[in-house]
Order: sequence, then structure tokens, then C-alpha cells
Amino acid sequence: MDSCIFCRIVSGEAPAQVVYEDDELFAFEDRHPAAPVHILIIPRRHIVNLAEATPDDAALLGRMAVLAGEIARRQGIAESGFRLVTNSGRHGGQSVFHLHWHLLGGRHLGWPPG
Ligand code: DGP
Repeated sequence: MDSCIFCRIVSGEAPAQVVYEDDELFAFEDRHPAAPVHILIIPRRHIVNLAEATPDDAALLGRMAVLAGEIARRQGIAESGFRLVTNSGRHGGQSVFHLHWHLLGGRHLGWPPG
């Protein structure tokens, strides 16, 4: 998708601080970090959000979760704790319509979210 900023990051057309990549998944630092560690984990393939994911995406979504734990360990926030969140649609606060999980940590995170 030419107009999707995350597709452009995956293809290398747009810059990003990449922390992980393989043939299916990509992870990079959020441009507007909301915590000392704020990494976005995305599939290379353009999926709009969880509402658009299908059973065929189940293994991919599982890999995203496992990768989140792995990155948390590498970033040194596994023990102190972290949050994995995906915003979906208008009420969810989604602003980039390419599925992504925010991995947040490095400070105490309040609950409930605003
Ligand atoms: P959301 O609002 O849940 O759709 O989150 C989108 C996130 O993406 C937001 O925290 C800011 C981040 N973001 C948007 N554009 C860019 C970009 O071009 N580069 C990077 N690194 N992050 C971006």
C-alpha cells in the first residue's frame, strides 16, 4: 500500500529506528514515544487492524505476541513489566491503519487508559 506509512517503513522508503525484522514481522521505535521504551510491532503484510484480521492470521498474531516478550527481554523491561496494546478503529484511538502493537515500558503505566 503506497500511501501507508508503515508499509513505506517496511519497504525502506521511509526511515525508522528498526529493532527487529524477519520475513513476516517488523519492529521499530515509535516516533512519539509515550514511555522510555515504546516500540511498534507490525506484520510486513498490510492488515488494517484486529477487526480485519482473520483466522488465517492467527499464527502471525501469535508470533507478534512472542516477539513482544522477546523484545521486552532485550530492552531490559521484562522484569519491571510492560504493556502490549493495539488501538483499533476510531474509538480505539487508531491513527495509522496498519495493524500494530505498542510495546510500552520503562515506567509505571497507569490504568485505566484515558
Ligand atoms: P495509533 O495511534 O495506535 O494508530 O499509533 C500510531 C503510532 O505510530 C503513534 O504512536 C505514532 C507512530 N507513528 C506514526 N507515524 C510514524 C512514523 O512515520 N514513524 C514512526 N517511527 N512512528 C510513527
